[in-house]
Amino acid sequence: MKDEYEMIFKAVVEGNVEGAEKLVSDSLMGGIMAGELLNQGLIRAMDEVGTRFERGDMYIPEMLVSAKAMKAGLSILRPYLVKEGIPAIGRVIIGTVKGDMHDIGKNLVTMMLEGAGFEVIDLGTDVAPEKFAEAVRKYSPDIVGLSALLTTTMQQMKNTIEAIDDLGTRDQVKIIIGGAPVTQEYSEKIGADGYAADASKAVNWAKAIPHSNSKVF
Ligand code: B12
Repeated sequence: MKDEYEMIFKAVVEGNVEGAEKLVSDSLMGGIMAGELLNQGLIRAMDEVGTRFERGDMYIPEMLVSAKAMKAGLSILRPYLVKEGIPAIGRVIIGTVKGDMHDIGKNLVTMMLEGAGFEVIDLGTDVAPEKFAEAVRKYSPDIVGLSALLTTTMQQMKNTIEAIDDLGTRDQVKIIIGGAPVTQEYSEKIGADGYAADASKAVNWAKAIPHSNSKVF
């Protein structure tokens, strides 16, 4: 394994934002392919972050800084990935449901999915069911992720799924829900395809389903 990959891996796991950015930039200047830096450096590092989090060796604040470092590296890589034609492994639309402004968890899920190689379209917070449905029609994602942190806004997940059902293409998209008050049982009750308790489990779930809409970054 090249030293550069190890250094990028370490910078991301340790949450060294400037380091990750500079190392990725220097490695590109040194002629290393962007796709290799993505897979051997950034994605491998976020896999490690996910594993450490699941083991209880890493906590949310550290995970957020790692995700930030990964994002900084990815922003430098993105134009080169386009040039190399590296496909994203799938497309995800994500948002926090109507009436709900909480976005820290959703952003963490977004960053971890991006770190795992997904293209993520983030609709933001307070997203109405019709807006989710419109985005599904427009972008044909493999996955839709819904976040809710309030017991009062959980109902909007059901409304959103119904709005997506109404498009008539429900078999082409998988819907995963998450957020502190949400459970596996609730996900089954409202007709979602999955539930994940944290960002790392969300990535494992997303990786395990088939993706048809891979596209270049
Ligand atoms: C930070 C916070 C806020 C911030 C939000 C800032 C922001 N930009 O997000 C502010 C101050 C704005 C806020 C406002 C309010 N909040 Co608030 N807030 C919180 C707090 C303290 C932390 C939430 C958080 O960020 N956690 C950290 C993240 C990383 O965890 P997470 O969100 O759970 O996300 C993880 C998983 O759930 C999962 N996940 C999350 N989303 C998704 C999506 C998918 C697709 C998947 C697969 C997984 C997934 O993965 C994430 C990463 O591991 C919680 C308490 C708590 N412990 O949850 C209360 C809490 C959620 N808030 C609460 C309340 C009541 C409110 C207010 C109504 C308060 C008020 N009276 O104004 C308002 C509502 C505003 C609104 N309309 O949304 C209550 C909700 C009670 C309930 N049962 O409904 C809580 C539980 C506090 C409490 N104990 O009373 N809040």
